[in-house]
Amino acid sequence: MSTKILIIGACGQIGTELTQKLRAVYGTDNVIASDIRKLDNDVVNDGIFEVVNALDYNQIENLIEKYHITDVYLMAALLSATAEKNPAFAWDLNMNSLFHVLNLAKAGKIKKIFWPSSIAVFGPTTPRENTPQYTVMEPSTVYGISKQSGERWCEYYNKQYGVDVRSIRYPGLISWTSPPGGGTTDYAVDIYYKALEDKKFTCFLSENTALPMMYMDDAIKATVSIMQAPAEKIKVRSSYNLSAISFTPKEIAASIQKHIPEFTIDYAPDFRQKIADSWPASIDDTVAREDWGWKNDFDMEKMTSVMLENLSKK
Ligand code: AKB
Repeated sequence: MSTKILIIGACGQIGTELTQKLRAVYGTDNVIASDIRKLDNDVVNDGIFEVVNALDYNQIENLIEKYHITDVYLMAALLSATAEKNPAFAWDLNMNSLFHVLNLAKAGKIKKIFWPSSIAVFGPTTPRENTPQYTVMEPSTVYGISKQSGERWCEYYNKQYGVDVRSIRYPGLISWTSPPGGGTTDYAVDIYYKALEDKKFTCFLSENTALPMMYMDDAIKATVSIMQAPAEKIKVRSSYNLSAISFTPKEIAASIQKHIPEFTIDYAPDFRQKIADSWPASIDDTVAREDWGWKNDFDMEKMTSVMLENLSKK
């Protein structure tokens, strides 16, 4: 049977680029993009698009039947900063959308699921440097709690019911096509916009807050690659650590100053500082590299060049 894909949450930061990539790899007619909102963008205009509420089991099931879907990429979620403002809704959305697709796979209606986890599954008691695949995990944010619980359920559905669910713990993701929405790592995207527009930026994290980050092309490459890997290579059925770059606001500012010398940064930490302080500074992703051949292409300097070049054209 040929691969037919449904992306739920296709208009978000990751969904936008993932949709384009999956259309290129599998063919436009084999990728159904969906989101709760119908925007006027490439995701909606360049292929098949459906409005769907990730919390509505029947709507998802109908789409799966209508298009003979085999693989679902569930990208809809509330991120860390937004989730802290609306814990009950974050829990509802992040958990129940996952249960819907896990149960659809358990019922034999789809073959494979991609579900994103996050470095937010770790917490203040986790070793901060080179955080290993298996370690203490006591997340202190609503988002982190939902992602960690989600990981447990993914593994449970795989072991108990044979559901082929695959997952990555994304670090902060940096891209120029579509803005991030409500994360603690969002500053690392915003800084490029402000550097070009205003030549100055006020950061909501303090200057030495190191966090794991990744350029979006690498994240998309990892997502496609874990989904294409033979099932027996995916030995971790909770979620894989994934790493590329780690930097502080001060370091990313210095990399921008190499292109825009007059750029300045100052710091006004807010509630997101506490979230960032509870997360790892860097991640050990040896297991992903060994199991399914993960390898990043972008370092900070390469990412800064590409971000500034593309945003200035935009
Ligand atoms: C966030 O900051 O909430 C996300 C994440 C690290 O999962 N970018």
